[in-house]
Formats: sequence, structure tokens, C-alpha cells
Amino acid sequence: MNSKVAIGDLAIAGGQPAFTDPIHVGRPNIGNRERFLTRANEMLDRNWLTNRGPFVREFEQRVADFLGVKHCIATCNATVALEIAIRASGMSGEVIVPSFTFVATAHALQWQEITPVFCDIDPRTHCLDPEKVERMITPLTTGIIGVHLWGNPCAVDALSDIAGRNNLMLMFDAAHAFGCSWKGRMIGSFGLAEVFSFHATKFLNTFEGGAVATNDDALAAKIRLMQNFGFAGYDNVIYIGTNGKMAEFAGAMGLTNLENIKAMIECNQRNYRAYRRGLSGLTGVSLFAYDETERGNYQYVIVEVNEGLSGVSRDFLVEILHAENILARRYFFPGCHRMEPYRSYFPHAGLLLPETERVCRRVLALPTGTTISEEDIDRVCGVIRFVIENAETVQARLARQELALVH
Ligand code: T4K
Repeated sequence: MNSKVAIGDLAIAGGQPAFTDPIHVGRPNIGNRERFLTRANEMLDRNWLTNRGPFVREFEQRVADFLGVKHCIATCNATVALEIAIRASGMSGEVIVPSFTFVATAHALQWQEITPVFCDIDPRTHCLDPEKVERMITPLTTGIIGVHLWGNPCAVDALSDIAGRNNLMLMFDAAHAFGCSWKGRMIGSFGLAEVFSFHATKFLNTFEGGAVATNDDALAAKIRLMQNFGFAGYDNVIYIGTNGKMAEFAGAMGLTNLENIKAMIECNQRNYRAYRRGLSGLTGVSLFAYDETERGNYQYVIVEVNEGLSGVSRDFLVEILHAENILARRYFFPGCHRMEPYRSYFPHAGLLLPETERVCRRVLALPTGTTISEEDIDRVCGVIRFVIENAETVQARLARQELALVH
């Protein structure tokens, strides 16, 4: 086992990396390979590859049953699902969203010339702060899109109340939240609609894929039309639409991975607890805690690095970890408001987003998933612990090293 006992053992200082091969935050969760290959062969024998074939239909039904919703419309990815759901709902003008999210949430609005109005988050949940949402409402606001970040539910009650009182539409980007619950009810049935991602790196993957879940019959019918060019039957286009269909091989992967959910959760939860043990008592590094009384998928292991307490900045820690082949990620740095085109459109947005700015500087996603063992996690935690416990010496040594390089 490659453990660090002296500064020179750190790969950044010339030592052996903790891992020979890189370890990733988002290795795909892959269910029973034989089951998938059997389905792939069935699909090829059937010669039916897309346009809502039997696997996609079955996948939609299984997902709807699992979530306890009336409709699940499977799509080619979550970004297109968001775009279609937003358009079908009739959102326009301004829509309130967090800036602390993957940029797709904002792009899905801006793509159709709806202005994403960035609202600050609650630093405890990393989700929209309802009090601040209320302050962002203008006469142009038509909706709110909450993001259940890391699979941790938004303040659904408070947001529903605000939407109701202000006559706004409420939707959720549930890209991270498949298999998670809020107050015992599965995420998928809240607001007007909820959108899931089944991207390769997500808890449940269909290679690429997504879905809209809703209990609204009229909205579901509209979304179905829109995702298939507006076709209501052969040669009969009754609506503007796009191509948002899920392919059969994606449906086959989805069905296979649905059969494996229990094992995936157990593995993610075991990893999360291993990190909790490995990082416990460490000053300035706190693990984002999930509510274990709810159902969760534990797909993301998130820590916050508080430089004032740890003596090491998050970015310095990332450099050190990457040198060790531990590919931790700064999700979702630097925040949508600091990305184009939003940075140019709203150069001062950050003034209203103090918590987002602070959390963006602190958050780090650590490697987890079915390819990471408890021993790997012990090793990752060992590196982090060594760096934090020797913060001053590590900083001084690396500063000297940099100075030597300059001269
Ligand atoms: N809303 C939210 C809140 C989201 O997080 C996302 C997507 C969306 C909406 C939109 O959903 P989709 O339209 O994608 O369905 C990744 C994903 O590309 C993105 O889907 C995801 N969020 C985001 C959180 O993560 P990157 O830029 O981090 O991807 P990448 O290629 O750097 O991969 C991440 C890690 O996973 C790497 O360490 C490598 C590893 N990996 C990746 C792939 C694709 C593998 O080991 N195997 C793989 O096949 O965005």
C-alpha cells in the first residue's frame, strides 16, 4: 500500500502516485453484462433500433412504476428532456434557477431564449434557497426550476408554496436524483414535471439518456409529440417538435441497470460510509451529509474544503490529488453565472450569489462507484489526511519547489 509519511512521498513532490491508473468520479455503473448482451441480440434479431421500440416502452413503464408517476417519457439525454419539458410547459421570459448546477440546466432555458435568473443556494443543502427565490421574482418570471443536487432533494414544500402564491410553474432538474425520495415519496412526482439524466456517469445509465416524469396528462401528451417531431401518426404533424427519442440499445441498458439498482445503492452507500470514517475528525474537510432516513442513491461523494480551517485551498488539494491519479472534480465550478454566455450577459450576477461563490470555491467530488474499493477509499482519505495534517509543511515545500523551477 502506497501511504504517505513524508512530503517527498507525495507525487506532486516527486514521489510515487498513490494509484498507478487514474481513478474517476464517474465510472459507469454497469449491471449484468450477459443480460445486456442478450437484450442487444434480441434487439438486433428484431431489427428494431429506435422510434419507441419494445425496450424503450418497457423501460418507460418500469421507470414510471418505480417512481410512482403516471407518465415517463424516455429521451436521448436530460438536456433535450429539459428543453422539451420547458417548452411544453409554456415557460417564457425569465425562469429562476440555481447557478450552482451543471450548465445544462441554464442552457436548456437560454437555448430557447428564456432568461435563466440565477438564484443563490442554501449552503446546507446546496439547493435553491426558497427565501432568495422569492426575492428574484419579477413581472417577467414564469417559472422556477429547482435542481436536486447530488440527489439531495430541494425544499419542495417551500418552492411549491412560492410557485403557487405567485402563479409560477415549478419544475425540477432531477438529473442526479433517480432512486431518491423526499418525505418518503420518490422524486419524480413533484412540481409540473421532473427530469432525470441517464448519462453514463449517472446513478442509472443508458449510455446517454434521460426522461421526463410527470402526472400531468396534457403535458405528457405534448412532450411525447414534441420529442418525435410533432408526429401524431403517419404523415400527420400537428405540433412543432424535435428529435428527443431514446434509442433501443439505451432502453436495453436501462432495463438491465434497473435490475441492479439495489446492488448499486449498497455499493455507493458503503463507499460513502467508508469516506465518512476515513475523513472523520479532519479539520476543514467536511463530507456533504445525506439524510439517511430518505431513500438515496449516494452517487456523489462531496466534500467541502474550508481553507481557513484546513490550511489548504480546495484547488491546491485538487492539484495534489490529480498528481496521485485521484481525479477528484470541482463540480460545478465556477458556477453557471461565471460561464459564457451568462458571464457576459450578467457580469455582476455574483453579487447576489455569495453562498454559490463560496461553495463553488470549496466543493470537491471524490471518486466513488462500483469500480472503487474500500481499500481505494482508505488510500484516498490517507492522502487527504496527510496533506491537511501537514498543510504548512506541504505548502512550504511546494513553494520552494516552484521557486527552484523558476530559477
Ligand atoms: N442537469 C444536471 C444537474 C446535470 O448534472 C446534468 C449532467 C444534466 C442536467 C444534463 O444531463 P445529460 O444531458 O448529460 O443527460 C458529466 C456528464 O457529461 C454530465 O452528464 C453530468 N451532468 C455531469 C455532472 O458530469 P463531465 O464534464 O464531468 O464529464 P466527463 O467526461 O469529464 O466524465 C466525468 C468522469 O467520469 C471522468 O472522470 C471520466 C468518467 N467517465 C466518463 C464517461 C463519459 C467514465 O469513466 N466513463 C464514461 O463513459 O460531465
